[in-house]
Parts: sequence; C-alpha cells; structure tokens
Amino acid sequence: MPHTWLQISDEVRAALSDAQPIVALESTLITHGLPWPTNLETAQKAEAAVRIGGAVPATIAVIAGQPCVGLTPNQLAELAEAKQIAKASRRDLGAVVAQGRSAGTTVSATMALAWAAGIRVFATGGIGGAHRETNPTQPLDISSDLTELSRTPVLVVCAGAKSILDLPQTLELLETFGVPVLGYRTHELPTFYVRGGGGPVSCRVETAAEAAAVFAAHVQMGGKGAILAQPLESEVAVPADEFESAMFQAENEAEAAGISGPQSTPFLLSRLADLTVGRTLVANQALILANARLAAETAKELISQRRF
Ligand code: PSU
Ligand code: MN
Repeated sequence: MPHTWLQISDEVRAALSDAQPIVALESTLITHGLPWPTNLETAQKAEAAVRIGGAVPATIAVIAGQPCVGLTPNQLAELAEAKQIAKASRRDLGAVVAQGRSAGTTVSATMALAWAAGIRVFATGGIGGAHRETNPTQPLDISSDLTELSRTPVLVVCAGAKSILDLPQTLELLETFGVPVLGYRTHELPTFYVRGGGGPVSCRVETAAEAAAVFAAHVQMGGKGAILAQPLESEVAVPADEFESAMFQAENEAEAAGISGPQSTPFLLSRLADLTVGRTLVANQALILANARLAAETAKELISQRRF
C-alpha cells in the first residue's frame, strides 16, 4: 500500500496496481529551470512523450503542503506560472510539507517521492553535481542529487550532469557513492547542452533492455540509484566554445551578484539562456523529451523482464 501522506493520482495509482510502466518527471525544471512558457510546453510534451512511449507519466511536486505524484493539467499550469515558489531538494521536503507550501521538486526530492510511491524510473534534463570551484573562499557546493542517488533505488534517465558543473569531480563522487553511470550508446558522460565527453561512464549499454538488466542486477545486490545518460542530438547541441564563453560571463555575474547555494543553478541556467539567445532553451527542451522517451522504453523493459 502506498503511504497515506502521499497523494497519488488515480491514473498513476491504477498503473501501479496493474504493474504498468510508469515514468516519474520532476518539477524544478518547470518552476526554476526554464522560463514561461517554455516550461509549461516542455512539461506537457514530456508527459506526452512518456505516453507515446507506452508508459504513464507521473510529474511530481509539492502542492500546498501535499506531496503529489501525478498532476492534473491545471496543477501543471499553475506550477509553470507560479512566481516565488520554493525549490525543494531532499532536505526541504519536510519543511514545505509541514508549512503547507508549494514547491518544485529537484532530482533528489523527486527520487524520494517517486520511490515512496513505488516508481523506479525517472526522467529529467541533467542531474545536479559538484559545482565548479570558481572562488576558493566559497564553500563546496555539491548537489543532494548525488547523495539521494546513493540511497534511493531509482534509475534517473538524463543527459548527464549539467555542463555548468565540475564533471570529473561529479563522476568521482558518483563512484564514491556506488552509483553506476550507464552511458546510452556512449563511453563518455554526456554533458547536457554541449556535446562532448564529461569523462568515462562506468558501463556502456546499447539498448533500453540492457540498461534495465544492469539496473535490476545492481538493485538486486543491494545497490541503490543509478544513472542512464544519453547524449543530446547533435543538431541542437550548443557549441562548446560558445557555451564556455557564456558560462564564464554567467559565473562572473553570479559572483558579482552574490548568488550561491540553491539559487546558483537557476541563475546560471537563466543567464545562459539569455546569453546564447535561447540556444540553451532549445537544447534543454530537446534533451528532456529524448530522456522521457528513453525512460518510457526502459520502464517497459523492467516490467517485461519481470525485474521488479
Ligand atoms: N535539469 C534541467 N533543469 C533544471 C534541473 C535539472 O534540465 O533546472 C534542476 C534539477 O531539479 C536538479 C537541480 O535536481 O536543477 C539541481 O539543483 P542544485 O544544483 O541546486 O542541486
Ligand atoms: Mn547546491
């Protein structure tokens, strides 16, 4: 029985009890990652992509203190239009729930709620990780996405870690935490908006079936979360030099404005969108939709292989 504190939509509840494939989708990219109206369009298209792939989408957020798995079209639109809404990582879930607030859930919080509902596959854009250390006097900023992956057995389908991060450091931490990084038809960690290598993955897979089998074996032996990372299609990728010069400027602006902590990722993503005249937005939407499709396929495989 799912937990009573969790609001699960009728459609997702029915899919859970019929053992149908389900793909969780996060909401921080709606509330903080993409601007209106690209955010709503992307969220709707991601749900549609999961359906076309033969699975049931379950977008996850906290609405007025209620953790929700599966949103109505109205709830989705309200989240997309909300101003001043919280960004909840794993750490913040208790506070937003107890205080009756609404929040977009990051990868870490979405994983926790997906797992509480009994969902094993989750699609997003890029996970958080170790931020680049631009100023040694600032504390280390390491996303709770990494620690949640180390303790919650959900497969996160993404385009690698965001190119705004320190990718070699992120890969080292994932190894430390025992989190497999599966490269979908690649040996190298995809780098979100940019095409190029972020360092070696721990295992290359060629198909969704293979990804499902590796994840299932990992969990069977007591492993927890895993990443299935697929590179963005080359037609929409942002050229590396253009990205790095925009990133250099965005980081300097963040430092000058005193932006740090949870504000950091939303600030950088938004400045990059402006500085690249929307190229990063096109790339971000394309990769989210591609990940939703691959996640649907992998969720179907997990069920047809009777792995869960
Ligand atoms: N993927 C995107 N856009 C985003 C994010 C992911 O395409 O905005 C969000 C995710 O919710 C991720 C969060 O968990 O950014 C990481 O934030 P932080 O670096 O503060 O941990
Ligand atoms: Mn952080």
